[in-house]
Amino acid sequence: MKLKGCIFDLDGVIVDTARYHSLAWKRLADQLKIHFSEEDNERLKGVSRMDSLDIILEIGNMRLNEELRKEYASLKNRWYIEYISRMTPDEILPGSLEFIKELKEAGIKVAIGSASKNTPLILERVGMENLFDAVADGNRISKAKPDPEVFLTAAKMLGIEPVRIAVFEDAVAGVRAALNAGMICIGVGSSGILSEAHSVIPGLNKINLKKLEKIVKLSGYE
Ligand code: B16
Ligand code: MG
Repeated sequence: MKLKGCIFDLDGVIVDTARYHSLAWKRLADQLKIHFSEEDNERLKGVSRMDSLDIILEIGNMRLNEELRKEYASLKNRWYIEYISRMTPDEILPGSLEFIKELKEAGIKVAIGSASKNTPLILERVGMENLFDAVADGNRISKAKPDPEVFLTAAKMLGIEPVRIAVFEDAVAGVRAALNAGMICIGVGSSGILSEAHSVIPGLNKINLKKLEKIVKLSGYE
């Protein structure tokens, strides 16, 4: 199989915005007097904004009407935007730029596949707004990961068949979304947590095109 495209999740793969999400959710949980642990925070990775809020409310055994849920979700987002507005290109995770440039030079198309509605602001803050051939984000989709919608949307925007695409993901829900889309998936993070992926790497500084082609070959996508 000839690899034609790569789709990158944003939070946790290209940039470490997970800590800003975590700070903002913790601030909200404190305001609601809900105890919110590090372990609870893991459950929010890759999950949409409203679903994240529901997980926190469930932890606190709290039920809120639709109007209040929306209000709290937008309060969290205002705090989150305060944090990410101060981001700089220094916050791009190691190896990301080099790897993406290597792919582009080899004629492989690159896209973002993120659940985040704040994707355009983050890309702009870190100076990556013109780097990708396509950006599929939370503003374009209605079904959250593990639904494959975000990755299939990116594939369509690139004009490439799903089986010719490799996805890089740091969240379990995202790995499942990539597999549900019929794509090769490389987990970025811990192999214990992302064991469903075809292969797992600790970060994009540990991959290059040659290694990726080997993974594609071994994954049987031929
Ligand atoms: P927003 P990804 C996801 O981004 C985050 O991992 C997740 O924690 C967040 O709740 C979600 O985006 C929605 O983000 O509130 O900015 O729309 O990992 O899919 O790039
Ligand atoms: Mg992520």
